[in-house]
Amino acid sequence: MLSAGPQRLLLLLLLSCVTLVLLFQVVDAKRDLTGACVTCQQITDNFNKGLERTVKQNFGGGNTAWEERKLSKYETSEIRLMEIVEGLCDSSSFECNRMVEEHEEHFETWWFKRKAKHPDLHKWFCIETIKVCCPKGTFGPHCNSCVGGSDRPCHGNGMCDGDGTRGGNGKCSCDHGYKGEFCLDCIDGYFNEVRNDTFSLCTECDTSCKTCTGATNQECDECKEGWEEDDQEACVDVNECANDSSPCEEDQYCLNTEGSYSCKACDSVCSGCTGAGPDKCQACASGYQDTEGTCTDIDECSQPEAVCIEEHRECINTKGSYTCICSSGYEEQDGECVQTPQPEKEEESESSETTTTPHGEL
Ligand SMILES: [Ca+2]
Repeated sequence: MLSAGPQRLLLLLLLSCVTLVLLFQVVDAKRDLTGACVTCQQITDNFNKGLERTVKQNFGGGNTAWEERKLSKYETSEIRLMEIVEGLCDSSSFECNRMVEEHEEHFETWWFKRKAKHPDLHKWFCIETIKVCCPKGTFGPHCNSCVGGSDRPCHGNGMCDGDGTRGGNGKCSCDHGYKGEFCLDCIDGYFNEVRNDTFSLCTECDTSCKTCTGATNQECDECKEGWEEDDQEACVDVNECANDSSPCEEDQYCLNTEGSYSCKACDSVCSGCTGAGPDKCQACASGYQDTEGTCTDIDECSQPEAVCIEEHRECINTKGSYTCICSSGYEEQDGECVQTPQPEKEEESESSETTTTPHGEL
């Protein structure tokens, strides 16, 4: 009894492995059904190309009267067939080569006996003989009609799953604009310009409509977000920027757009603004002043009240601020400007760097 636990666990593990393998096989088989038809289609396409390629060929020396009498014509010869069959697959395509090898005698049969009565090789070989494909508009092991009928699967507005193959489920995946099992309905933002039981044409609504019955902005059922009905019941843009309270941050201005709006950064010289540029400021940022409606830099250095008051310092104006640097011949040391030591013999170095002390605020 003690060993029952691990044994049961092992059994369970084995079972789940088997289930997994079976599941993969089902998926594989499904893919194979459509894959085999694709391979077969490639083979028959290449066969037709081979026919074209060899259409003007002959046995080499030209179809002399003797050759035509002694041998059958090149046109219908086994040699031509062999040349075509050799070019059916890339050497790397395993599936293709396997299919050709497996059914080589069918090509001979068709070439010598069926070609005249069944000129369409794809139909004769892939659909009727080895049965890996179905006629267009049909699908599955028994070549049933696609949803919407085999003439116009999905009513011409979509793709039938497995169309023309022995795989798939015949259901529709609709083209953009269409929806529903039969691809006759329109998605939101589209309306039926024409509609009956077998035909449907969906056309895009006006950009302002969420849903609509016609192409103009007066035929919206419902306006899209960012649009609202006006007096004439047409959907028009909402001006989000017209409200007293801006939907944007303090250092941004509001820009209205069709169906939406955006928030743009104010110019750096502004403290709040109504638009782009230094002339659209609500107030000027610190370090700037209003000069005839435009925020401009304040030159702190030329103001009557000196700002760099420490000894041996001079003022340098910057955009939005100023700095106090040590005067020439002095250098920064522990927050003070001290005289630069003179080198004994060498020339005075002009490149001694001036150090600065930034003053962010006044
Ligand atoms: Ca808007």
